[in-house]
Amino acid sequence: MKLMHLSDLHLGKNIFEESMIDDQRYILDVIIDIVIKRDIDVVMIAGDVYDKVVPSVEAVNLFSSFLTRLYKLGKKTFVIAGNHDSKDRLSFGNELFIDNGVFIEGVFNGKLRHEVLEDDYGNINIYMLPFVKPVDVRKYFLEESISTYNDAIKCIIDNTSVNLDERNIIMVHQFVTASGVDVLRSDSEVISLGGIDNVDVSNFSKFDYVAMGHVHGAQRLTRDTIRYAGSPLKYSFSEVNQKKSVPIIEFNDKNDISIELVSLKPIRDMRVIKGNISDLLDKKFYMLGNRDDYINAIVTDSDYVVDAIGKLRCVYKNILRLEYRNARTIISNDKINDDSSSVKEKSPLELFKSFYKEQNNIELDSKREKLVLRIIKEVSDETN
Ligand SMILES: [Mn+2]
Repeated sequence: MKLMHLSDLHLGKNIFEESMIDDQRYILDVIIDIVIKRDIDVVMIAGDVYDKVVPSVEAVNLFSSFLTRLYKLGKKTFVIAGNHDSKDRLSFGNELFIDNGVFIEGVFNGKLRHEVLEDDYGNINIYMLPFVKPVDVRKYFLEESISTYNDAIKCIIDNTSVNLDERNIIMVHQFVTASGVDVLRSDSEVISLGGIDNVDVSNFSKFDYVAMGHVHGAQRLTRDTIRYAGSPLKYSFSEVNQKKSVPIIEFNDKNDISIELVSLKPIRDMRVIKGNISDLLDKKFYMLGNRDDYINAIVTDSDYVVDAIGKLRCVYKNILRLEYRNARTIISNDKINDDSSSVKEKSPLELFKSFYKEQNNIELDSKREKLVLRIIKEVSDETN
């Protein structure tokens, strides 16, 4: 059987207030082409179908047409909710769609759902674990102590029987990590402070393939068959050096599984250009790349350039960001970097205090500090 692993489509996403819907429509066309050419049987989408809990009309229509095209091609599609999706809205019609080969699991209802597929080699069980927080799991396992994300996932897996003689795949949308492995993160993900949301990869040892979503850079974890598909498009400038791809899994016998990464080429790339304004506006330079790309321009002129963004936009119509990097800004950027490196070590209250000071130019007084502490406590009680 041939399966395709997708995740983090983030349909309806805007970057710097620009809609990316045309780029998303294009990349879904590219994906459909791959499905046809490679004769894929099953498409798995491991969460973050949409960018927002209330997605735009364009985003909903785009996903609807994607599912319909896969159905018309006779493919089966499996979808779980990610942290960006509304689990209830994503579940719309899910029981009706089953007969058409579309399996959507938005809400965790106390039992890890699985669907059984069959080919010449026997059964393939596809387990579908939508994004959950500890609070979503605790209510079904009152006798267990669940305080962390890892406790929650461990509890779900421990309470699931998996037939190890058959082939087993799990779809998951959590921050899965392994000790000693650095997971590459991007700015377009929601990163929780202090990494409290991480889930250890060892929870998934029973599964032959772990189809993960959440992290936007494509990467394997401890083995080739435990991987983040990554988002199909670059969703922030921190991803400019990433290569977007889609894993195709050919699963024959239980021990005969191979992965191929097929690269995805967008209609417009996202990249950084750097130099003096006159160089950036020189035809010899800009003809080297696609002028329609999303651009972050770093201007190195030592003097301020009047209407630099307007000048650059005449050549690069999708310029999204402009920054100056010269002797003056390097000093001030260094200061900023010093600050950001310590963000992870600061408590939420400390972070709020520095934010407050930056906004208001005065320190937070003790009355307000108490109020903020109370809110932080309420919010963290609710989310854990
Ligand atoms: Mn995501």
